Order: sequence, then C-alpha cells, then structure tokens
Amino acid sequence: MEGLPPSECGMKTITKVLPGLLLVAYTALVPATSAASVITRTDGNDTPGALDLGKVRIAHMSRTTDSILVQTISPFTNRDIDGKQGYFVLNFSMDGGSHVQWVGYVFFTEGKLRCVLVNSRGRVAATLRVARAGGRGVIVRAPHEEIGGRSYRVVTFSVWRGPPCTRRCVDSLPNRGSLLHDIVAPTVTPLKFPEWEDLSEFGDAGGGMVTFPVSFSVADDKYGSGIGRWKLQREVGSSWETVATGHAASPTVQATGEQGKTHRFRVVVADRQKNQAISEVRLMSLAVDDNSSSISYDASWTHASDAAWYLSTKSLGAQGGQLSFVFEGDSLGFCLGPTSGPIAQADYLLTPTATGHSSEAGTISASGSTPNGYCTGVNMTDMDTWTLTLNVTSSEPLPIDGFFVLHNH
Ligand SMILES: [Ca+2]
Ligand SMILES: [Ca+2]
Ligand SMILES: [Ca+2]
Repeated sequence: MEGLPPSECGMKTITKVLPGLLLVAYTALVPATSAASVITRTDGNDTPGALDLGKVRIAHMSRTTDSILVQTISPFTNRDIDGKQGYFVLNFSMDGGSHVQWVGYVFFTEGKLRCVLVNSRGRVAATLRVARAGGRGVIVRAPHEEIGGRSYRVVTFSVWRGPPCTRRCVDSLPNRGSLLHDIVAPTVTPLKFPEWEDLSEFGDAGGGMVTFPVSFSVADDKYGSGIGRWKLQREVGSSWETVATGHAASPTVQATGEQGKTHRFRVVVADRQKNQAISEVRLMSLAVDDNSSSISYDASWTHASDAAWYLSTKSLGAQGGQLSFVFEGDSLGFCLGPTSGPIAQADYLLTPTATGHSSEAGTISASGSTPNGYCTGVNMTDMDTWTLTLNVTSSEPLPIDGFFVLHNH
C-alpha cells in the first residue's frame, strides 16, 4: 500500500486525498477571456446647426483599445469644429453613470484633429488619437488604460455656436441616459463536486452511469452588463459537450458520469455584451460500484441494499469468498465500510496483461471503526489492463462498496 502520486500531468494539483487514494484533481489552466460587443445608437434630425448628431458606435479595436465613432447627420468641415464655433464632447463615467470621471473634447486646431481628455479636477489627463471618419464623423481611439480599465458609460455631445443658433445648439446622444460599454469578462469560482464521503450525493442513473451535483458561482464586474448565460461543459473525446446552461449566479447542476472514469468539467460564461471567460478545468473521478456487472463474485458473496453506502449497495464476502475485476489503469482504490465489529481481511493479487509488467499483491482490512466511504489504494508501476483477484481470509465478512480506477501516468 502506498499513496498515489499526484501527477497525471504537470499542471495537476491534488485537491482531495483519502488514505492512499487520490480522488479529485484539477488542471490549473489560466481562464481565457474574449470580447466581442459593438454598441451602436442612432439619433434623429432634432437639433439645428452643422453638428446634429446621428450615430455613435463603440467597438473593440483590440483587446485593450476601443474605437468610438461620433457621426453627424450632415457633413461638416474641420473649420466647423475649430473648438470655438463647434466641437464634440465625450463624457466618461466609471461608476455606472453616477459621476463623470473624464471628459474628452474633440476639435480641429493648428492643422490637426485632437481629443483632449480632462479629469474631474479640470486637468488634462491624456490626449487620445482621433481621426476623421468620412465627411460626417470622427473616430476616437480610447485605450482602456487611459479611461480607467473598467466597464464605462459614455454620453456624446456636439456644441455648435453658429447660424441658425442664436447662442449655441447642443445635441446629445443618447438623449437620455448613457451608453454602457462592458469591457470586463465575468469571473467563475472553481467548480465544486461532492466529497467522496458524501455518498448520498451520488445517484445511480443506470447503465453504469452516476449522477452527482456540480456547484459554482459566476459574477460580472460591478458596473458591467451583468451575467448573460453560463454553460457547464464536460469533455467528451476531444470536444466539450454542454451539460447545462443557465443564468443563475450560484447554481447547482446535476451532472452525469461513467463509473470508473475521470471526467473533465469547465464553465464558459458570457456577460450581456458577450465578454466571455472560460474557467479552469476540474476533474471528477467516479468509483465503480460493487454492484457493477464488471465485477464477478463467487457464491460466497451476499449483496445488499443500504442507503448509507455508495449507490445504496454493498457486497459482503464470506471467508474463502473470491471476486475478480478487470480494469485499465495504474491505481486501484478499494472502498470499504464498517464490519459488525471484528476485523475483516482479504488478500489481493493484481495481474498485468502485458509481459514485462510486474504483478502486485497485498492485504486489505476493515473493522467496526471503518467509516463508510473509507478507501485505501495501491499504485501499480505501469499503465495496463489488470485483473484483480481478491480472496476473503477472515471469518468476519469483508464489506466492499466499490473501486476507484485511476490513471496517474
Ligand atoms: Ca440628433
Ligand atoms: Ca462584464
Ligand atoms: Ca456500493
């Protein structure tokens, strides 16, 4: 008997170890994020003068920079936006629209189009790159780091001090409220599976399949657009299949897996502006139940129902009783439970299929103080298809609840 090694791959970290047995692990992949939203708002012919606003479009130029297009209904000249007769204003709010943290002024002076970003104290904080976008627009390049690096709200204005306006005409877009641009992907907490000892959490789905709950939480940034949808996914072959989708912030989802297999799960979540994050991958190993058709028992065994055991089944082997179990892997966990009091023991022999691999032999035991869900493991030197032969040697019957089959190499 020895502890199972924690290495299925270099990035794996043990999260749960029972005596001699690794149960659940995860790969600590860096969550991936992506962004795709484009915010467009149009406005009618509602303001006199040369700078009646018609459209604003906010989009990602790259992962770190946005483009903000401000377009009028009619063409305007550079002279129309000389900063005295006319100019554009962009109000940026980083706190959901409660306050304006930065104001961008767009105007043409000394032969150049400029966008000056002024902070709430009236000081110039930065200059942003800006260019003409045809005869009716300007396009401002807004690096996220210059505007706070958070989801923001923006309101655009045009100011015109020429005919037919006697003093000045101001148009705003939108006319009410502000435009949200969410630039921050949601977050996902690590997936939680039931502990192996929580045996009642596992359900028999028939056909060698087991149901169990998966829990996690998703959250969007404070002033973001909110959670749009999450997908819980399980890897099947080389692709990810969606197990469940939803909107709830802290869901518990019933997932299904195959006895004797280690399954890989992840969550993909997007906010309402399609910023997407993919969680780290977490692994869930499911035991083979003692009731599985893959285990052969001789007539010395009795099989009973008991809600306190894995999938509500247990098998008791009388002295001299034998079972055999063929599996592929390089670690085996024997899951036992309490006896009527005295110690029960069995000898086991693990026989490899491949020539050149060594067999393994040993003894397992359980007693009245053995808790339900107790597992003890053995590591083999090689990955192989193994045949387990187990012989009960004690007069006290040996209680078997199931087996863990793991791949650690
Ligand atoms: Ca307008
Ligand atoms: Ca967000
Ligand atoms: Ca069982």
